[in-house]
Amino acid sequence: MTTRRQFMRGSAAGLLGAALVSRAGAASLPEAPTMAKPDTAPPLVPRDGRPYNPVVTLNGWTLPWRMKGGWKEFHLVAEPVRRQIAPGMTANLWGYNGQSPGPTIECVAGDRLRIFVTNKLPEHTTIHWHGVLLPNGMDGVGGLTQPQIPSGKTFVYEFEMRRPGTFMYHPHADEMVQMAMGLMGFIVVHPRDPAERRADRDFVFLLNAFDIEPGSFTPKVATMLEFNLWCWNSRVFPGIDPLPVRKGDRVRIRIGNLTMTSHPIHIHGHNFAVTGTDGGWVPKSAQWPETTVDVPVGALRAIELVADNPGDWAFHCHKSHHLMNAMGHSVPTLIGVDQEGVAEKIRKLVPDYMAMGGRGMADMGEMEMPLPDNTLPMMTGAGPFGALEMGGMFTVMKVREGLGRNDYRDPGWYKHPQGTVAYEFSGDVQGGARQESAPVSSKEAVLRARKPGSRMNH
Ligand SMILES: [Cu+2]
Repeated sequence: MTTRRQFMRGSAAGLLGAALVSRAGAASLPEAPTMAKPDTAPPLVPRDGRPYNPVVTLNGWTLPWRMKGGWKEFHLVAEPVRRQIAPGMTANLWGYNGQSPGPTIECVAGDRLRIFVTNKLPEHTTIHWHGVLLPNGMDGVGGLTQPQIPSGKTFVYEFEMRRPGTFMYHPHADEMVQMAMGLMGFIVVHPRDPAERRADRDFVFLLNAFDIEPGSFTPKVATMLEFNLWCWNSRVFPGIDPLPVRKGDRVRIRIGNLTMTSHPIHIHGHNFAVTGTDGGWVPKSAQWPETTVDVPVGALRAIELVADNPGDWAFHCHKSHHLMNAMGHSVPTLIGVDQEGVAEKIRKLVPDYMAMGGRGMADMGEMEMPLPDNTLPMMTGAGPFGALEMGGMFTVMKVREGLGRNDYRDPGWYKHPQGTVAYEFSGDVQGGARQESAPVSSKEAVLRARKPGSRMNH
């Protein structure tokens, strides 16, 4: 990653060849740092400007800036990028500064921002600063508040960040195409007083989705609802990094949703409170304990918890079909059907056929199903006890004792204290008392239809 010093040196050299932009105050373009890797970058500690506690962007990074005459200057470049969705699959997306999503923009309430946006896409674009209170002409709605930025041109946005909070940026130009291609990024505005609402670890990521046919590289941009890759920051499990957390840490996780459906985000082993939205902080009197928060479309939620329970805690969307990667959905349900032998016979006709509801999805991960190139298994990921049967919007919060304050390295799998893991019953399995009832025969299991108007007990 570009260090602050390299960035400053680079931007000084960049002055020579810089294109002129319209305003005198914005006469020279700052360098546009770029990121080649999809890894989670360590927090970018501010070297100038007001101090703050930086966030960690899951499988992402924060955009360095330069201070110039009291302005914090950033340079975003909208451009085609190649993004690794998970090891084994790369996608042709559109993003900013080398990645999709683009880098996180971090600043402090009261900062004056000058953001240069260079368009290297094949079509026009804009950037809308979602949730930010700003002058109308800086709102980035193509055709309404500004002309679209033509291909090859650079526009300048200037505004003051009036309040702290959790926001995002995305185009308001050809949105269906440009968001389906991955153009988006996160904005965090820190309070002026770093002690205010301080968290020990502050993670951010966007929920986004793509429709990429198995074997291909480029999203289908006309898709409206039937997306097949459910991502956190354009990554799917097992490509989403874990959240390493020190026991006792106050943890904030900020989540923005730029998909076309809501996502109930659930964490195991802990309670949390929703402490912020894109509209601002939630007052303490209006918070309640939760383990799942539904993040609506076009909204942000900040949740906070105290990580007091050591272990590897699943953290995921609760829509089970968002825990899968691209698959064929036209699979009949055969639960209750004796599939012994049937699968064998089908396999003679369809060589790679697999039955659902007989052995779990571990087959998909464990067996070597032949897949087209550049295609992830539908459900995959290995844990310490075997196949995880997950893809999509899933990762793990790893709560450990004695992690370093700024240590974000994966601590490996949790070592459970002896006697604390669910275990197989080794006594007499015949002995348990059970209500006697005749087994349901297929003849009796006829559906009894109820006409509308009859009493439904629910
Ligand atoms: Cu979901």
